[in-house]
Amino acid sequence: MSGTDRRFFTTPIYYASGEPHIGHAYTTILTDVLARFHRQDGRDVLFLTGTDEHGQKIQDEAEKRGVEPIELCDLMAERFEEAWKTLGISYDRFIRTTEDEHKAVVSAFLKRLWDRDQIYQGTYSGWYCVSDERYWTEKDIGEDRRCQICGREVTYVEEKNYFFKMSEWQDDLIKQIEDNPEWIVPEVRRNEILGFLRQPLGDLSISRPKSRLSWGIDLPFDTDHVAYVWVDALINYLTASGAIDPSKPDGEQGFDDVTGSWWPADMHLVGKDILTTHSVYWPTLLMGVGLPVPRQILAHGWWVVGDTKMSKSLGNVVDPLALRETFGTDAVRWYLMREMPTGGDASYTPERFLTRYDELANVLGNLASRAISMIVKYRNGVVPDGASNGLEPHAHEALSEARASIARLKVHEAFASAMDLARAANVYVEERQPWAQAKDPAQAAELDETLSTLAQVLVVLCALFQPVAPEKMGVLADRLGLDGVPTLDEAIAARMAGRSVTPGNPLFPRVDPTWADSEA
Ligand code: ME8
Repeated sequence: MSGTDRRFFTTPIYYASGEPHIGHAYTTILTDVLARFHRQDGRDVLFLTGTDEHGQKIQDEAEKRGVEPIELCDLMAERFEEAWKTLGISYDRFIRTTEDEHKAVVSAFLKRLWDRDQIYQGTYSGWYCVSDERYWTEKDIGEDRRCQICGREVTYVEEKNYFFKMSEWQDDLIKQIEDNPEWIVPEVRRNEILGFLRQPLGDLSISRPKSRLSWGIDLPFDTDHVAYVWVDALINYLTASGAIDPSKPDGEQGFDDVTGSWWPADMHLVGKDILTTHSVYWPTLLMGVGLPVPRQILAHGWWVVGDTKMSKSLGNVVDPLALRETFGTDAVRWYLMREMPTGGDASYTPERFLTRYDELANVLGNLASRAISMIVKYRNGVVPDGASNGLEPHAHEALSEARASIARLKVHEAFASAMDLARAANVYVEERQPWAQAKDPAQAAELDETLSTLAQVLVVLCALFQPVAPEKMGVLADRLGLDGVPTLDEAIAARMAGRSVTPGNPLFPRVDPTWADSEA
């Protein structure tokens, strides 16, 4: 990542052909957690998400529904935006590839490639998967002629296409990956891409004839063709960065100097299904126009049910919004972040969901409610001025572990450290027995110490858990008499003595333990 105090994070832009599901929610929440963590650590962040609205898939779905493609896109963009609002996603920009600004940047980008002699005309003949908008070779699809990603049957196409000279950039791309071991994470994915690059890299078809597909952005040099949807979609990151101003004349549009914009992105977060497009097509296209490549690409794993990837077409998706109705937004976020080791696969089961939820309720929620109610009961709701803070070293440790884990992109570990701090605080309560201290007037100073220590640790927990549980940590900050959730540095330096705390309902109420059985 960049050494600056700014971070530009992106999610994939999701196809506007279907409803948001838990897989989309995972990537978006993961990005949100990173964005929030960095904001909590005092950095400026640009967090980009959006919808991918052109291409065959959208055109076909609109036709199936008997609506215009743009009507379908308007509807789905709204669905995604609504879903992200209910899931507490703090995006700064929601991009739609049908926006005029984006269309103009795509056009400028392709023109630049054309001017730099990076494009030629040829004929494509081969296999195509409409659902994933990908061409496949004979070798890829095997005997049963199925898409490598979705398993659907592929169709044979033969058409005039424009090609980007991707093969010219193979050596530069390999060098980029080899010189920057952390450029593609996790390592297993990096090795996969390096393995893929051991074969000669072909050129990339970047257009579709309008006779087959009209729903796309016109090529600036041939209006009988539209841009291939993946090229159109990838350029969204550049559009949103503000680096390119297509209204300016050639040579002044920003391709030669990105200073002052958010480009290059600090991190593209994607699922492993779309790593090739992000780590091969995209960087070589950028090299082709002479722009810097993104600083890092994180390819996470899949949410699976049993042994099968969760996907709309397989009809086995879990609706994150339905889980949210029972458990609340923060519980869904917590489960997704804590259960999947960043980069690996994870299997959704209602039992695991409940186990993770119980952790939130019984460790963090329980600590907050017992600490606050004891301050109310024993000290009239005002945090006493206690001498020492027995948990301070532990809080510092949790903070530095969380920072280190986030830097290593081990988000699940960052929150495991935060939860360990809450666990340690519960142990501290058991050891100190404030209820016994309260009965003995001779132990008033010890009780002050216990209660003030707990208040101090709650502030740190509030700041640490905010990225994953923003709604409930906002409530906790209120109850602690704070003016909003503090940053990590503010939390560790906070002075709680003299603040009035307010009790309230459990942050994470208990749920019916038979819930998991009824879901199975
Ligand atoms: O590919 N587990 O959009 P898409 C985890 N429009 N993540 C999952 C998942 C699962 N079971 N299913 C989906 C596209 N995802 C293109 C992207 S970007 C320039 C264009 C997540 O709607 C994961 O992030 O098919 C995956 O990469 C993405 O959704 C695919 O979303």
